[in-house]
Amino acid sequence: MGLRIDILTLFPEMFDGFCSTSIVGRAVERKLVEIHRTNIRDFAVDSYGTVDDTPFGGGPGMVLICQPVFEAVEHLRKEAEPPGRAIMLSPQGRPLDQPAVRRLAAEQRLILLCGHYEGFDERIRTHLVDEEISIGDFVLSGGEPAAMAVTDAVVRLLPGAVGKEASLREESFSDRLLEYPQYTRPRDFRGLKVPDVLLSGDHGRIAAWRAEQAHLRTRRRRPDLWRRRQEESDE
Ligand code: 4GS
Repeated sequence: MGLRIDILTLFPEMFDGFCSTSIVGRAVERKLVEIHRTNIRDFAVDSYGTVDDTPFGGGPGMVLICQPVFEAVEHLRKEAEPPGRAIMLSPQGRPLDQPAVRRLAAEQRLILLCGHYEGFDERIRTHLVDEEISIGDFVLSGGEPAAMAVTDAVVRLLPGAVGKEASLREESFSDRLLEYPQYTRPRDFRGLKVPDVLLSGDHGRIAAWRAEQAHLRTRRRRPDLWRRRQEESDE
């Protein structure tokens, strides 16, 4: 068996369509990945199903309490091997990029921890979680879309999850370049023409044009990626 992903969330139903559709759905069917969802509330100990509380020191909002989160992770680790990497989704995490995705895809088990509305008791971060990941500098209402982003990016790297074309595109991203522009039929849409070079049949010129476009686009839109690429080639 390949990868196992456990998702801890207060809203497991958010993942229904995600786990059964498209590349992820097919990877699940092909048994390349097992995705298990666990409701954190199932580990609450009172009859109200309490999973959060007001912050010590005051202030707005609620904080996810340690007990159900620790017990959920401990339960999952008892239920199946290996212990896996426990990963919290939060804007305070290390920004996700393709090298990080490749590293996660090499694991046997990932435990993704999603908060909703509220923050986490800091002791979850310091004494339960192995790693904290952010999908970008913006605020979601819950970690669930971030867990889906991580899962999607990881699953498509599993051998057999996507076709050859998509795999090659992933490889081109390892050059830290954005994609070149693509066109398909018709050659003329409302007077908007496809660049002549792509219709020339000259594969050398086409490859050179695409490389140039990818470079221009990366320099203009993502100077940060471009700089890192330059630094790498200097080494
Ligand atoms: C992200 C993010 C996020 C933060 C969850 C506020 C609910 C929310 N998680 N990358 N509490 N950006 N999480 O916004 O991962």
